[in-house]
Amino acid sequence: VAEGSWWRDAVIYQVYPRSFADANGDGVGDLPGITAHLDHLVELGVDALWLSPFYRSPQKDAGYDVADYRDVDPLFGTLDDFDVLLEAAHARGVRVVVDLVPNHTSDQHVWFQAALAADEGSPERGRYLFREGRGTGGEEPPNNWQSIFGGPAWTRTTRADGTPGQWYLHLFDSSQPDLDWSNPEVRSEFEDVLRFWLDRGVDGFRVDVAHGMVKADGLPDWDGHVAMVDGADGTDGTDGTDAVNGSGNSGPMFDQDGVHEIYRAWRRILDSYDGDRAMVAEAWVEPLSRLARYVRADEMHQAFNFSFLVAGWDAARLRGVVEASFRANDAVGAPTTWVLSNHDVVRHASRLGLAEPEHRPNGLFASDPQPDAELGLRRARAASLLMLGLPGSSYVYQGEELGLPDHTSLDDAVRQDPAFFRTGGAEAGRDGCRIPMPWEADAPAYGFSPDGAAWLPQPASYAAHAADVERATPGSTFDLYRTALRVRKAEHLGTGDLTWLGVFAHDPHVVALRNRDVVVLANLGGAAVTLPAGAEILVASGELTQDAGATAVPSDTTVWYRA
Ligand code: TEU
Repeated sequence: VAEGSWWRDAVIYQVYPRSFADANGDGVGDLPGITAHLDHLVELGVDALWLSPFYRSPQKDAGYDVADYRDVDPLFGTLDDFDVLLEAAHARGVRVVVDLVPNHTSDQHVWFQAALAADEGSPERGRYLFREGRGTGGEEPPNNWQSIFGGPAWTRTTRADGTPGQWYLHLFDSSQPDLDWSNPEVRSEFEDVLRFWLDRGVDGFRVDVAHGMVKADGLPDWDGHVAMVDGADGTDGTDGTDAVNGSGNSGPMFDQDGVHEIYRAWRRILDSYDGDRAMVAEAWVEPLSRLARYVRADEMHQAFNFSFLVAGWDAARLRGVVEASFRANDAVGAPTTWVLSNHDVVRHASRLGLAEPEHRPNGLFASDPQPDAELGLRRARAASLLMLGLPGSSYVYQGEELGLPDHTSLDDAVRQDPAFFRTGGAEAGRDGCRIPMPWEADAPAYGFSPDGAAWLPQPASYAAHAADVERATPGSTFDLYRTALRVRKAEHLGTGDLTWLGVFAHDPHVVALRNRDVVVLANLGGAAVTLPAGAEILVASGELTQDAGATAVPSDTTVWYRA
C-alpha cells in the first residue's frame, strides 16, 4: 500500500460485518465472508474499508458494546481471520480502518464486572461514572440526563447484601456503561488498544461517539433534549436556514473542550507508526466551525460531516452546508469528509423518497408515511454523484452502491435495536438500514448465507438490487458508482477545489460547481437544465434528454461534464 496522505481524498466503504456476507452459515455475517467478497469492492474502486465492530461483545448494541477490545467475537471469526482479511485487502491495495468504541464498554467487560464487585469509591469504580443517587435514600438518579436510546441515562446497582447502591451513567443502553476519561488508567488502556491494532497493521480508526467521552465537570442537570439531532443546521447561521433539523448533539455530555487532549495524545501515537495511519471522528457536532476543531492538525484526520447528511434535498441548504464545510475546514487545513448513509440512519435511497427528506434517525414503521421508492432511488443516485464530485473524502455505506432501500415494514418481533426497546416501541430503531446484503438474485437469502439464513429478513425488493445483477447491468447503481469512482480518480476530484457556477449560485433547484476541469451539476427538481453546447458528459445519475440539439438534465439528476 503506497504512502502519502491517502485519507484526504479517499473513498472509504463501510462494512457492517453482521450484514455483509455470512461464510459459516449461521445467518450472521463474518470476517471470512468479507474476505470472500473483497473483489466486489476492488471492482467498485474504493480506497479503504471501515469495519464496524467485530470485537468480543454480548451484542446488546450490535457490537458497539465491547467486552474485549483485543479479540474477535466468535460470531465473526477469530483474530487469524482478521489477519487474513487485512492481508487480503492490503494485497489488493485496499486499506482497512477499524472501529474504536472508547466512550463506553460492555457491562460484561472485566473492568465493569470488577467495578460492580468492588466498593464504592474503589479504583475499580473510578474507571466508570458511579455516583450516589439523589433524594433521601438515593432513589433518584444523580442527574436528569436521558439516554440517547430513550429512558434515564442512569441505572442503579445492587450491593452484595441486596440493598440498592450507587448509580452508573450510560449515555446509551444500560449494558453500555460510560468510562471516566479523567482517569489516567482509562487513557493508557485505550492507548494500548490503539497500539494493539496498529501493530497488527490497521490503517486507522473510526472513533465512536468522539464528542461524548468527556462530560462537563460535576455532571450538571440539563433541560435541553438529549435527542440525536437538534435544531441547528451546521451552517453557523449565516445563510438563514437555521430552522431546519441539524446534526448536533449538545448539552453537558457532548463536545466538551477537554476531549481534544485525548485526540492529541492519540495522534502522537498514530504518527509514531509508518504508513500514514488515520482517525475519523464520529461526532454529531454543530456548527461546522465547532466540528472542525476535531480535525485540527494535531488531532483527528477526518470528521464525518453529518450536516451534509441531514441537509435533505434542498439546493440552498446543500450549498450552505458545503460552503460552510469548506470555510470551517480550510481554516484548520483539513479536508472535508462527506457521508450520506450509515448503520444509524435511514438509507438515503429511502430517506430522499420521503415527503420531508431530512435526517430520520429513528427508523420507519410500516405505519409511517412510506417513502416513494422510485423517487428515493433517483434522488439517492443524484445525491451520491453530487457527493462523489466534491473535493475531500467520501464514505459509502455497504449496499448504497446497489441503491438499496431501507426495510421499512419490518415486523416488530424481529427488531433488535435497543432504541426500539428503550423507547417502548415509540421509535422503530435502526434495524431497517442493517438488512443483510443481497449478493445473488436467485439464491436463498439472496446469497447472503450459504444455507439461506439471515439474521434479519430481506425485503423482496432486494432481488432487483442483487450485486450479481447490478454488476452486469449497464446503468445500474453499481455501474454508476463504479464509473464515478473511476472518473473521480482519473480527474483527481478528491483533491480538487470548488468554485460555484455563478449563474446558479442562488438557484432554488440547482447545485452547480466546478471542480478542476469538471462541472458537477445537480438538478434537484426544477425544469430540465440545458447544458452548454459541446459539454462532454462524463457520468450522469439518470437518463439525460435533448433540447434543440443540446443535452439537458432532467429533475432529480446529477451530471458531471467537461466544458
Ligand atoms: O452512534 C453514536 C450516536 O450518537 C448515535 O446514537 C447517533 O446519534 C444516532 O444513531 C443517529 O441516528 C454510535 C454508533 O454509530 C451507534 O451504532 C451506536 O449505537 C452508538 O454509537 C453507541 O455505541
